[in-house]
Amino acid sequence: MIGDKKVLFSGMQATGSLTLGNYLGALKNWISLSDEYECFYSVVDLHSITIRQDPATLRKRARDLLTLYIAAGLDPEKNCIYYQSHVSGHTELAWILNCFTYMGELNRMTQFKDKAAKHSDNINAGLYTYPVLMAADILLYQADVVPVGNDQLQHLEITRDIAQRFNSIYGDVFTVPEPYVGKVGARIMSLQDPSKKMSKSDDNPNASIYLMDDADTVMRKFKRAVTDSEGCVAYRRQQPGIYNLIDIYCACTGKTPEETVREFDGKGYGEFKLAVGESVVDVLRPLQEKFAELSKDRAYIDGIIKKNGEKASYYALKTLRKVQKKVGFPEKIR
Ligand code: ATP
Ligand code: LTN
Repeated sequence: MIGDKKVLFSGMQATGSLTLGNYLGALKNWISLSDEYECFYSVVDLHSITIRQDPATLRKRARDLLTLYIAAGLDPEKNCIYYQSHVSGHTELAWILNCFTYMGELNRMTQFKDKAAKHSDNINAGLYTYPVLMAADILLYQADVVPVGNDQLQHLEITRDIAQRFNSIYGDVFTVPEPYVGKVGARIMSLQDPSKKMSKSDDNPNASIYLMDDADTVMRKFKRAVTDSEGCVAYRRQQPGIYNLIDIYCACTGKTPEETVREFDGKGYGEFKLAVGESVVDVLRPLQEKFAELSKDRAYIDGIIKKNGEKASYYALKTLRKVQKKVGFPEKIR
């Protein structure tokens, strides 16, 4: 708890342009939760270098991501929006937690297997211990809830296991966090292969809607979206392409799948895809305008980075000191 509020932590990697999946599955939920909780939203740049990055590109993407958090509606006066690399407690706690995590546990992580297969020339130790750094992110702020898409649930589970293991040895040190997965938009799928999630690192640009895509691009991608030969807008798992488009439409308009099916009863896929595209354009337009405006104000963004970095460091250090004492490190002479 901070004051009378529970703590929320979440983060995103700056490893590409954000997609509609990131927005509907993560960012949008963050905004709806930001009044109720004391929130920490990190740009997790330490995680990004588990995959080789070009330094200038990483720096730009990280700043764009931080700006996008604000453009999407997170108030930086109320929410602690900061760079993970500015708070050294993340790596310090991660080391300690590494010593409380079993290789057998890490071997089971599906994201590691996926990323190792995709980057077989660079299966580094950081990629392997990625979930431990993520556990450190969360436990450092004593977070009660962690909003994530359901692809991250396994990482949340290992975080809870590490916290419980540590607590069972040293007493109540860490809050054991709960995942928060929003209902609509929990998993947006690729427009080209609806069996795969929409992902910012997909090689096919037609598979994902990027938050910075202009209206024409959005409409073109929806026109090309893979569907089926049933010819009927129905919300059934057997029609995964249409199922995904209904999810997107509902997340963007606030309608239910039932209402959507009724609305497009007897209408063709062409008309439906057009409506989905327009609903997405309507969501993206204000976000893009705000992003452009904020990006111009360097001094404002710099101020946020500094102030929130300091705030995050303050809370991080509190937990870190406690943990260091528990495991038996000597106190510093000041
Ligand atoms: P990458 O392709 O680099 O792995 P990604 O697009 O999968 O990236 P992450 O950075 O791993 O995105 O995820 C950021 C947040 O967005 C996480 O909370 C994740 O659960 C959520 N998210 C990512 N993709 C989707 C999706 N297709 N649908 C819903 N939520 C998603
Ligand atoms: N692994 C997450 C990003 C992430 C995160 C976190 C999310 C890093 N640390 C802590 C929630 C809480 C991802 O790839 N989406």
